Amino acid sequence: MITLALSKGRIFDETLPLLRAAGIEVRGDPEKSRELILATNQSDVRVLVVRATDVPTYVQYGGADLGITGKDTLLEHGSLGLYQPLDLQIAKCRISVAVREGFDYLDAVQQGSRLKVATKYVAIARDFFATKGVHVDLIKLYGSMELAPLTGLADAIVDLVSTGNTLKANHLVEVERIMDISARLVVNQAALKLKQAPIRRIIDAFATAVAQ
Ligand code: PRT
Ligand code: MG
Repeated sequence: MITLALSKGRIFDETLPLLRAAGIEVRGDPEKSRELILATNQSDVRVLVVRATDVPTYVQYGGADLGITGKDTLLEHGSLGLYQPLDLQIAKCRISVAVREGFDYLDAVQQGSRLKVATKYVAIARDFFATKGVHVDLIKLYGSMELAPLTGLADAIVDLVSTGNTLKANHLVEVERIMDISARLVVNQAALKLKQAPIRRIIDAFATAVAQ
């Protein structure tokens, strides 16, 4: 049995065409059903529906053989025990610094002010500001980061941006791009050795589909 961990939403939706290219059709729709283990047209392949942030954990400990996860999630989690053979070029976005309209970020950085930064991505933010030599107080949040600068909780946020509409709707502006993000295939290293042929087949089919 080969087990693939996916999260609902954009990762699931954008992975379906890759699975199809590998000859795998998922039975059931995680948005409609409460089932967390989905069968496929191949009796030896199944899909686990887990929280996006839990995908690396499932794969690391072998609860799943493979998983698909954003580079953002992977950087926060760390890649211990995970083989990362492919950038799948799906669920693309960027991780950026944003502030309230009218907040002079460049001036604050140049003055060497201590910045309060709210984010779900504490590891990425810590690394980024340390490299720039900017002193920050990091405030960990689990969602709705946009509220932090509006309420005075923070001067800035570090968050994912794709169209920029969410920032705009909340009167925030993107002031610095930290890095581009896309989803990665991650594989449990022990599973790769034990189930080499079927896992290789999936990796190769995904690689071919991504290259097209
Ligand atoms: O939402 P939930 O709390 O269940 O979990 P999650 O946010 O961890 O999962 P999900 O499915 O929202 O995101 C999974 C992965 O998709 C992320 O880890 C990213 O790698 C990738 N991805 C790509 C994105 C986006 N694009 C994106 N736009 N994840 C989140 N967003 C958010 C963004 O933060 C903003 O708040 O969507 C909102 C809309 O963005 P704009 O700029 O288009 O308005
Ligand atoms: Mg989300």
